[in-house]
Amino acid sequence: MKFDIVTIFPRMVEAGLAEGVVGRGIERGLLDVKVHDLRAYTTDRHRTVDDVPYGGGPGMVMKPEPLARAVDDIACRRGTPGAVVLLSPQGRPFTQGEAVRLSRLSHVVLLCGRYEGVDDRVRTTVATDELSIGDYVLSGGELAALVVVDAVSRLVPGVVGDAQSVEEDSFSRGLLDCPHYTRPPEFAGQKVPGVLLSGHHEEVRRWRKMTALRRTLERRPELLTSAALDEEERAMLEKIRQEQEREP
Ligand code: 9D3
Repeated sequence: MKFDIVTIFPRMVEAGLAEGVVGRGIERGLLDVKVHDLRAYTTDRHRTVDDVPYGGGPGMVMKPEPLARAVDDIACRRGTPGAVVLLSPQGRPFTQGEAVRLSRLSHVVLLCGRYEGVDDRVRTTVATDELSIGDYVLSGGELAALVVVDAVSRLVPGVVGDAQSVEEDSFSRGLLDCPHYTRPPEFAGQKVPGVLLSGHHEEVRRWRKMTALRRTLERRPELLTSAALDEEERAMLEKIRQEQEREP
C-alpha cells in the first residue's frame, strides 16, 4: 500500500514512520510511504505556504496553490490516488471503520494543515475526504496523519505479524479488551485472577469475554449499541446488567 504525506514538517513525520510496526512494514516492502515538503511546491523566493485570512482576524491560512501542486505532482509520479485526505478538526471522525475503508485502497494521499486552517478550496477541489482524529486541539495535521497511517497499515496483510491479533482487536470486535497479566503471579499485593492460572481453556475464554463486556458496559456503554454480540455475549451482558442493579 502507498501513502504520500504532504507537510511543512517532513522530519517530524519521517521520525514517526521510522519505528515500530509501520517502520518494519516499510523495510519489508509492504508499505511505500513518501513524505513531501510542501515548501518544495512554492514558487516564490520566500517559499510562502500561508497568507492572511480574507475578512481579517487572527492567525494565518494555508494557501491553496502549493497543496494543489503537490497533489498534482504526486498523481503524476506515483499514480492517481484512491483518496486525498485532508486532516482537519472539522473532519468526520476517524474510526476503525474509516481505517478499514482506506485499507481497501492501494494509494492514499494525506494533507497536513497548520496555522489557523487551510483555504477551504483545498477541501472542495483537491481533497476527497476530510478527517479528524478526535475532539481535542492539535497544532497541525502531522500527528493525525501518523495516526491514520498507523491504523490503516495494521490492516494491510502481513504488516502485523500475528493476523489473529488484528482480527481480535478490541475495536474490530466493537468491544474493549479484557485485562491482561503476565508473571509474577503477585505484584503490589495484587494477585493474577485464579482462572488464568487454572489451565481451564473454556473457563479462561468465558472469563475474558465476561470482563471485556463488563469493562465496555462500565466505561463505554455506547459501544454496545453497535457491537455485533453473539448469543453467549448477549446472555453474559444480561447477567452483568443484573449484577449492576444489585450494587448501584
Ligand atoms: C487554535 C485554532 N483553532 C481556533 C478555533 C482552530 C484550529 C485550527 C487548526 C485548531 C486546530 C488546528 C490544527 N489541527 C489540525 O490540523 C488537526 C486536528 C486537530 O486539531 N484535532 C483532531 N484532529 C485533527 S486532524 C488535523
